Amino acid sequence: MTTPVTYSTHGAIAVLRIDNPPVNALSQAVRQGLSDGMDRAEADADVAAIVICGGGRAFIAGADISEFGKPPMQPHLPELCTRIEASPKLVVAAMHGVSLGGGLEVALGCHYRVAQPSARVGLPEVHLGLIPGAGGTQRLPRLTGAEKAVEAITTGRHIKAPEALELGIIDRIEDGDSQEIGIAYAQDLLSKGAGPRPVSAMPPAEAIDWDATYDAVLKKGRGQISPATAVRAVQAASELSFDDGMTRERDLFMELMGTDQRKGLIHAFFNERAVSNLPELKGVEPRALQSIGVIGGGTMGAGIATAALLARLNVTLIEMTEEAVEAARDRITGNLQGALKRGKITQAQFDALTTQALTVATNYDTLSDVDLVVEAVFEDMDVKKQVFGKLDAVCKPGCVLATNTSYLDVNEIAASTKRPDDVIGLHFFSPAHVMKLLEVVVADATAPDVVATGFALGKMLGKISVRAGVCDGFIGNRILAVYRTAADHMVLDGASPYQIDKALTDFGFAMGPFAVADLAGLDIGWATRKRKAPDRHPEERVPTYIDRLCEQGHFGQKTGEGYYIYEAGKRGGTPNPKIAELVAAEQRDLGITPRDFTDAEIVRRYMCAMVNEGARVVEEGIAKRPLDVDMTLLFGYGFPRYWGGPMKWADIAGLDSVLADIERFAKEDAWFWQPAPLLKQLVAEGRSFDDLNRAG
Ligand code: 3H9
Repeated sequence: MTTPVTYSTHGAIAVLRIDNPPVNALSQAVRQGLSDGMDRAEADADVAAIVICGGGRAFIAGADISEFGKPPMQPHLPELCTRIEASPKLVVAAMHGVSLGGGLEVALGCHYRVAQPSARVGLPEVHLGLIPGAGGTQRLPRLTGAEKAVEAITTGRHIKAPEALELGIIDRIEDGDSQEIGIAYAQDLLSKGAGPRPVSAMPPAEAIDWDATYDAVLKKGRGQISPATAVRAVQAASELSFDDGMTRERDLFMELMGTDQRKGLIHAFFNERAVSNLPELKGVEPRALQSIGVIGGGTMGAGIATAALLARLNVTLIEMTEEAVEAARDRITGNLQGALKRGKITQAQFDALTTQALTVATNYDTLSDVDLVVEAVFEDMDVKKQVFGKLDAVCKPGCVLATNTSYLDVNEIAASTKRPDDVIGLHFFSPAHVMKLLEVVVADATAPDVVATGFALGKMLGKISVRAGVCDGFIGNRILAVYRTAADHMVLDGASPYQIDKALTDFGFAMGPFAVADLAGLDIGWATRKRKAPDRHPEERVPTYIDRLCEQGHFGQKTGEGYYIYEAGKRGGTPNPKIAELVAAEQRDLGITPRDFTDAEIVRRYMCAMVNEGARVVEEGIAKRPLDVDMTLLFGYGFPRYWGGPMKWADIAGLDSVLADIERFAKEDAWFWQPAPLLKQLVAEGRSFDDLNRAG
């Protein structure tokens, strides 16, 4: 069996080199290889110093996350780091690419650290629902001080080499091959008579106000517990001996390992990568993509154009009038100015993007040479068909024709062209240069290489792309409509929108559904209710109290009044007293006696509605796998990442209990709470949504 750690000697220096693609994660074999390499180097009288380095993209990206949740295998990482640190021979870490989590912990176990100028280091374990578990919380504060260590560990951010040098995390920056710079540094240290320098022997970090820091981090985490737990671990580095601190870190690490949040966050980690890995696209080459056209320069079109420009694509945007051309150009320039301010682009890049890479015109002929066009005009089938008619006439053969519709039938749009196989839905979320989600909507006739091109574009733009089938609302908006309805029903039955918003933000949502509705504009839901009215089932409960507010011209934040009242210059809103009156009037009309809801019941109903519709969406093939639903909700709808997504939440809650609740709710409203057949089937078979994910 080949070992992922090779041993070589270079004069008096032994090199332990890790080659475990793709990112040198610390699998059992790597840990064993390092441990054996240390033994061998220490036993060799000719070896005076040891260099640990990695091949490929990274020094070490951390513990092997795929081993989590399985029985731990020796050698354990904390002991390995301690074993490296205890070596009587000088040990140098030579770092390139990323050194993350356990990777940085291995480096902190070494006596000296040298890194390439482009290297990045960090302890991102909190994003996996964990804390560093191999001495990171004990050694880092001894190098940086408590405050800096708390900041680095609770944010999990990547620290670039120059800052890492300033913070004392690394000792030297050198250009060149990592093995070479490691050997050169070790030789230099030996020539100066340097010996082992264990971080654990350094003085403990200073005391800070631990309780205040803990409270602040807990609040910022919006329900996520790992960052606040990390504060307690760093506290131990200040208050306890090194060994006792290590024990405390281990206890806290193991506690977090058993939490649902850890399961949810690791589900998110793997599936945000798996989501665009579609079996149907294996071996399918995307079409060439260098330039794109965008039809419509409103908020959405300008956002799409901005995202494309930032991805270094040439963009031609079409508007209807010269005035609209200027307005679109201003929007895009404003967006790019934001990117400039945040240091995402330089002034020279800004100038090039706004002048050479961007064309804004009124004439469709300017699109004759683009590789892909995204239409982002008004949500009206006739308008869309007119646009696609024009695109069909001017675009070159093979150009991908995409619609950014949120709910219209992409098959119908495709059928209105002479090239339906080139037509696809690319559903961006506003603001499109910020929001991570892209629904790639595959119509009946869409060619596989057009689907691949949609995913390729998503990758270029840094999006999380999810494959969706055609239906009203695709994956996200279709599920949203259902859980929003569940919330509306609870309002009619007695819960206030404010209690519901609070219960759901406490659960971890970025915003509650009523605050979201105010932000999006109440006119959107109003128009949808009117559109859907003719097809309503007689048993369907459709609360209409909010329509009364719309009839008075109040559409949420943009008009200053909705579920909340918004005052200029103030953040957020205060409850609108009119809502309680409107709800009470509708309750009287319908003969409803309002009742109390607990926050737990609110969350449960909301989640059950989401999961039930999610199951339908999977069953109908609109989403290929439950993980597609999870990633859609996570990246487009503010779903708390630490639950992993609604389907993962349901797996953790137990599908049998979710089904039992849905069946109980169905006794009050059998039409709304019809259990999804897939959910019933999984419960009957004792299987989970994750089992379906694994089946592919
Ligand atoms: C830890 O260290 C705990 C310790 O404190 C204590 C232990 C006792 N393990 O993201 P990419 C895979 S916790 C296994 O597409 P990039 C990834 O799934 C760990 N697999 O590339 C993907 O697989 P696939 C702390 C891993 O260049 C492939 O590598 N460390 C791991 O955009 C490529 O990844 C972290 O949290 C891993 N640790 O980004 C770092 N890392 O091709 C997590 C990656 O099959 N990793 N893979 O889809 C990252 O942040 C990014 O992956 C990284 C590369 C920046 C490294």
